[in-house]
Amino acid sequence: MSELTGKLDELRGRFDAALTAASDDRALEEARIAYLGRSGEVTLLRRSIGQLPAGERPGAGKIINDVVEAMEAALEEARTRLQLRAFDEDLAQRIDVTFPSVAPMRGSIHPIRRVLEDICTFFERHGFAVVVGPEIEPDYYNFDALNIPPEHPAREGFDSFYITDTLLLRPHTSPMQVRTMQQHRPPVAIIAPGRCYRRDAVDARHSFMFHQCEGLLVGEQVHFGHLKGMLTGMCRALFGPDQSVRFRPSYFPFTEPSAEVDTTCPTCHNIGGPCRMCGGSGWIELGGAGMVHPNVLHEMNYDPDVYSGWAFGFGLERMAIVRYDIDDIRRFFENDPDFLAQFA
Ligand code: FA5
Repeated sequence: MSELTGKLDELRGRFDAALTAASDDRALEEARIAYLGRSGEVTLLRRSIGQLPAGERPGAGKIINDVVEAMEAALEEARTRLQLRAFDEDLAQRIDVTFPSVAPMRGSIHPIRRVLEDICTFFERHGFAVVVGPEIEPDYYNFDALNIPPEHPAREGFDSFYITDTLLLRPHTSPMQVRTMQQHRPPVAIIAPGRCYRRDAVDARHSFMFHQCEGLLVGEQVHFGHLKGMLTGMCRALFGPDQSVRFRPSYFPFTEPSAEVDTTCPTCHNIGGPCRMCGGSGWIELGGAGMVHPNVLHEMNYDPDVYSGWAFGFGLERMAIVRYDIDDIRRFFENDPDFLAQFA
């Protein structure tokens, strides 16, 4: 039996050497035939078992079977190794690893986001906190608490997409005035940026979804001059010192007095004539503003005889249109890479 084991060890050593030396499938096949084929060395050895004494034959058969199994596994492993090597060589021929790689596309901050962040930075520098609120609001926050009762005609202009009879996508960020005053006692100084929704027909400066930034300051002896100074300062910070800003008397149920804030049209530069951006007026409206109405302060349990405040709501798309000289609001939402790449 030990003679058989010695022979098998010697034979296995030669077989392994042949596999290691093999450089292609043909060499492997030759090794297989020489050792495991019909007339191969191992096969002949197996046949010779018949000459052993009957008691030794089963043991010898098992030893040979184990060795054959191990040799077949080694053969399979050698085949896989050769295949991988061939694959690597093929790849190295097809790929020029010295070729310069394709530069990854650079992303950029969306222009609306840039404007939003710059407004936040401006107000944070002046001690305002940034707050965010829900885009779906009950009509109490959208209207009633803002001095717009159910039959008030101003509701029509703000009416939006209703989800239930009393829940709607907010048409402006002004509900954040109410939420802030409900939660904090004066003084309060916040800005609240976010998305808004309205049933507006889409054109160069209107979208059914847009962004606003609300601002609210309430304290003692707060007056319209503070509002004018802050909004003019914000416009200067965003547009530079040469951009004209005007305050036009207006009406909002939740502010008194109220104003609309305009700036010169970036498309026609206020030279008049037909203009699809400003309709020929030479001005583009950025937002609304005013002194918080005493009824609103009262509803929030702020004493209007002690406290006064101002608020504003600016459209971020309009700010970006002016800042980057954009000809149509729709460009902000089309996700055109060529358009967005300009802001990289
Ligand atoms: C308001 O939404 C008031 N809540 C603003 C306000 C806040 C007044 C606090 C007083 C005190 P208005 O409807 O005018 O007001 O909208 C304000 C700005 O949002 C507009 O000037 C414009 O810049 C932007 N805006 C309004 N509707 C659209 C729209 N459909 N598409 C794009 N921007 C819009």
